[in-house]
Formats: sequence, C-alpha cells, structure tokens
Amino acid sequence: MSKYYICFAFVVFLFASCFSVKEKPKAYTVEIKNMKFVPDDITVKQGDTIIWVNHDMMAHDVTEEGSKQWTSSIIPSGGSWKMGVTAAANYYCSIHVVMKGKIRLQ
Ligand SMILES: [Cu+2]
Repeated sequence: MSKYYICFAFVVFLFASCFSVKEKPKAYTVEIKNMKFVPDDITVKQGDTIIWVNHDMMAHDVTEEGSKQWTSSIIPSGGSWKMGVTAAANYYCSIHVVMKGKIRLQ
C-alpha cells in the first residue's frame, strides 16, 4: 500500500467520524410542571431519547394515547423516565387525562 492510499484512507476515516458524530442520537427533556408537559409538542429523530422529569408536587405518568402501546407507569414527584423514540405518538397522563403531549418524527 502506498503512502497515498494510507493518507486517503485516513481522510475517509476522518470524514466518516464527523458524519457519525452528527448523526448521534440526541436526548431531549420534557419537564412535567403545573399539570403540563413542557414542551407539550416535541420533534425528534427516530432513535433519540426523551426524558420526562416530574417537577410537580404530585405523581404523573406518560402513556401512549391511541392504544396504550407504552407507558412509563407512575413517575413520582422528583422522578424521571426515559424512552427511546421509535414512532410518532400522542401521549397523555392517565392519572390526569387533560395532560397531553405529542411526539413528532423529523
Ligand atoms: Cu398527571
């Protein structure tokens, strides 16, 4: 292998590393406070993680609204729950059904 090829391979490797850093999954935080999800509408990429943090004085949960495909179960005051996003969803708090949120896919 010539020096030229080794150099070329290195440049390709560098480019690939940059690309993979850009595509790394992100983590987003949704705060639960005053009986609301903040933000209540979030746009993420598939594979990103959302962390719900309960800053309220009471317990809440995060439950998929349509067919209850997933749920956090009860998140106590001061607690949190995280989920890797695989699909867009509408969700709500099954304890306080007026609390609603939305996950959109980019
Ligand atoms: Cu609630």
